[in-house]
This record gives sequence, structure tokens and C-alpha cells, in this order.
Amino acid sequence: MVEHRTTRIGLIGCGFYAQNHLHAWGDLKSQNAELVAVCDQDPIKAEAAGRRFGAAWFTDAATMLESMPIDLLDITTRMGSHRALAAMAAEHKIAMIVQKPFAPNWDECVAIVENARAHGTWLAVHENFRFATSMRRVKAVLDSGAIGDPNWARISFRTGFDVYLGQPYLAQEDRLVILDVGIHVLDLARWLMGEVAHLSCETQRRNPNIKAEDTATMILKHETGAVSIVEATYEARRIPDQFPETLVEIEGTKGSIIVTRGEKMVVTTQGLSFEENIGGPLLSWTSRPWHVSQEAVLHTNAHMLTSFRAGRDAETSGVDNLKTFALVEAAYESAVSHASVKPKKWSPKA
Ligand code: NAD
Ligand code: 89V
Repeated sequence: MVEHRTTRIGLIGCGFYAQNHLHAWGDLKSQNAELVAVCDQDPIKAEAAGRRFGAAWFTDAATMLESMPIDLLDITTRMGSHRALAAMAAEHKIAMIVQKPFAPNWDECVAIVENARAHGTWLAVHENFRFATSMRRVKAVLDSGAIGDPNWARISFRTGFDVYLGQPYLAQEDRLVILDVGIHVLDLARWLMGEVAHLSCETQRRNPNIKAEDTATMILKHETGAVSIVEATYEARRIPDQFPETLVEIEGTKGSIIVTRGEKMVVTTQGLSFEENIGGPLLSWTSRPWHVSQEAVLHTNAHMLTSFRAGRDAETSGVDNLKTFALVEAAYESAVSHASVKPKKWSPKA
């Protein structure tokens, strides 16, 4: 095993979901990632995280970045603070990982990417659905050619789980299900089926007690000619509920890959089929029903650490995530116009 010089990790935003990041960095200590500092505006959360995970704690991000030797910063706050915190990291020439959603809108995402490039700082987005054990297995089967060329898919995240319990702010967002979880499913669609030429979207607000859309149904036409249906809802009424699993159906020229509830995969190839359980293990700090998401955090952070150390872009680099965010914006635009929309494209300024 290659020994690596220690990578000193800083984390800003010790809230609900960051606990999974903190545990994951703890597990990656075995790969010489050392959590040296945590920060939260809330002093109680900052101290609790610092004490629990053995790091210095701060309530001011600038003070932490100025006083602590940090190689890789994990920004796990909510999207409204991402641009300012990313700018602070870039000013200090500190590599950074930004939680999803990258930012509240396209222009802010582009500003973060262009500012990081101007400062020569490494930038990635913590987009973790593609790093779940189950999704990596789907991608491996797809890439093996077992089902031939993929030409149709349905990728769905349908739950009635009370997401507002751990994330109460979701009920007040101006844009909800596409920006919060549709963003993950759209990233999977790009990653599994290829870039998108155009898409259409219909949204619904089926829960009268929240502000924004809680259901989105999208049809994507990929540049390969493939078509995929991408779905996201927080208003499903099913038992068993699939949270937090993503169900996948991919059909190709030689077969199909079907992932059903309980992370069971059935592959049909050349007229034969086999079944496989593709879920990852429960870890010492993961528990149902969040286990799939939590385990994905560990694999995502490991990927970020490896990519950063190798000086190469993460799969979900800032530039890559612009392609996913462009689909989010196209979906919202289509939901208003009811027309098909081509996603925005970004290219580096000359
Ligand atoms: P949260 O509100 O529970 O935690 C955010 C924390 O950041 C708060 O404690 C707040 O005090 C702190 N904070 C905000 N601005 C700060 C600043 N400038 N300096 C220091 N601290 C600051 O939010 P959450 O539910 O944990 O969500 C955080 C992010 O994680 C969101 O973007 C959410 O979409 C994302 N998330 C991702 C996944 C996933 O990766 N699958 C799952 C759930 C949530
Ligand atoms: O993964 C997420 O971003 C979470 C949830 C699973 C609720 O969508 O916000």
C-alpha cells in the first residue's frame, strides 16, 4: 500500500449532514487524511464536532483558514454560503470540496468555478449518488458491454420519507425537489447515459404544506440518441418506501440492468439473466434509512482525497458539475415553458 504524506482536512458547516462527512474523514485517517480543524457559526456545533472528532474548532471561517494548515477544505454548509466560502478558500489557495447544490443558481456556480480557476485552486463538488456502492456496480456492468449500447433508461428517486425532519429548511425553499435531489438523479443520468441534448420537465406541488415543487418528472434526450426518464419526488406513498435508494432501469442493444428496492440488480445479457445484491455494507457509524447515502459519503471523500493527491480533477469537479447544474436549470425552465430545453454550456474564458 502506498503511504501518502498526511493530507490536512478542514471542514466548514458542522450541521445535520456534515456528521457523515466527519465520520468519513475519521475512517480515512487510515489513508493519512487528518481532520485538523472544523468550523461552524454556531459555537455549540463547532465545539461538539471538534471534541467528538479530535480537531481544533472555530466559529469564524476566515480565522480558521488563516490560522490552521489546511490542504483540503470540505465545505458542508448549505448552498447560500458556498460562493463566499469558496472564494475565501481560493484566496488562501486551499483546495476545496463544495457540497451540493453547488450554489443556488447557474451564475453563482459559474462564478465559483471561474474564481477557483483564476486562483489556480482545485475544486470539486460533493455529488455522492454516483459513488454509492450500488451505482458503481451498475456502471461497471454497463461499461463491461454486457447490455450493449444503452438506449433507454428510467432513473427514479421516489420517497415519502419525512426529509423535512432532518432538513426543515427544505419546506421553505423556493426551488425544492429538482435542486435538492433531482440534481443527484440528473447527475446519475449523465454519468450512466451520457450528456444531454435537450430535456423536458413537468413539476407538481402535491404537499400543500411546503413552498416549492415536491415532484418532478423529466424526459431527457441524450446526445447518443438514448432517452431517459428521470423522476424525483418527496411525496410517494409506497410500502416499503425506497428511501434513500435510487431505482434504475437501463435497456441496451443486448440486454438490460434493473435495480429494484433493496438494492437488488437483475442483469439480462445475451438472453440470460443473473441477480446480484449490490448494496454496500452498514458501517460502524451508518444506520438505516440513511445508510446508502452515508456510505456514499465515505466513497466520495475517498475519491476526492485520491484525486486531489494525484493532482487530477475529481469525477465531479466544479467544471463537471456545471453540466449537471445546467440540467437542473433546464428542468426548471421547461417546467415553466412546457417546452423542451437545451442545457446551458460553459466554456473557459479565452
Ligand atoms: P444544516 O443547516 O444542518 O448545517 C449547515 C451548518 O453550516 C449549520 O450548522 C450552520 O451554522 C453552518 N454554517 C452556515 N454558514 C456558515 C459559515 N459561513 N461559516 C460557518 N458555518 C456556517 O444543513 P444540512 O442539512 O447539513 O445541509 C448541508 C448541505 O448538505 C446542504 O447543501 C444539503 O443539500 C447537503 N446535503 C447533501 C446530501 C448528500 O450529499 N446526499 C444529503 C443531505 C444534505
Ligand atoms: O441526498 C440529499 O441531498 C438529501 C435527500 C436524500 C433528502 O435528497 O437532501
